[in-house]
Amino acid sequence: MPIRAHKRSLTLAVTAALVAPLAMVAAVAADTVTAPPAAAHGSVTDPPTRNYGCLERWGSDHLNPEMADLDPMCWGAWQHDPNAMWNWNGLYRENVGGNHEAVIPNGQLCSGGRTQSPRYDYMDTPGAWIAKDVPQQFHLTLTDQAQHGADYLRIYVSEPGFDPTTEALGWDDVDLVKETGSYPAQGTYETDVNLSGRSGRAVLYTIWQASHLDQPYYLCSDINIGGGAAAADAPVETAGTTASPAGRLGRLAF
Ligand SMILES: [Cu+2]
Repeated sequence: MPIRAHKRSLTLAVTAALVAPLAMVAAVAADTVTAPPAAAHGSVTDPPTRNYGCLERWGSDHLNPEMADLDPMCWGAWQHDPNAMWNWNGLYRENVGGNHEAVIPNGQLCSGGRTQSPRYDYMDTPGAWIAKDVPQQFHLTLTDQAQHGADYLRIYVSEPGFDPTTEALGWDDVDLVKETGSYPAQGTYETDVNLSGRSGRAVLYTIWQASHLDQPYYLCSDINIGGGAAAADAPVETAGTTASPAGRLGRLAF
């Protein structure tokens, strides 16, 4: 190797050696302090999905052993794989061709058919997931950091009698509530959800069909319809302001 070229590659090697540890430190610091997503995608943030709720409540305190008692499913989720929370926006598959029911097996709806297994597998686990109190009519917000656009949001709710504490969600457990039209690329997609006639614990299941690619997201949010002291007769505008377990915990980090 000519001396000049050798010198240049040596310089590159030294530079890389100096920069790499700094980049690692930066990555670790970011992970533990601000926990940004590894890649920008999105999820339903209100009512929060299982993993987003665990991030919202515990992201700044995810090693706290009190979580095991206060929020046992989140404790389990963090134990299973913290990246399910750090990558709260990455629960998608690709090239499903709209055949969601054929591709996602029963019992695996909340992990998108165990996409990127084992990262999100725990999302299928039945148990006492903390459910957000919502009135019968409420507003759903999907946050899209990547501004993919949406071909549609398809929203289902678990049938009366379905018990998410003992059963993993299957297609035969859900009823279609609505399918929206398309949304242009923007930061949030919002829609009203009407669950009139329903009350109590349920799982809201949202499929977000992103528009930039065939990239559907499969999103489970635990809700308590008409739950909370004031929620039953509250106007829609107050959705989300009633006391929730998350609020009581006082660990809203974001
Ligand atoms: Cu994406």
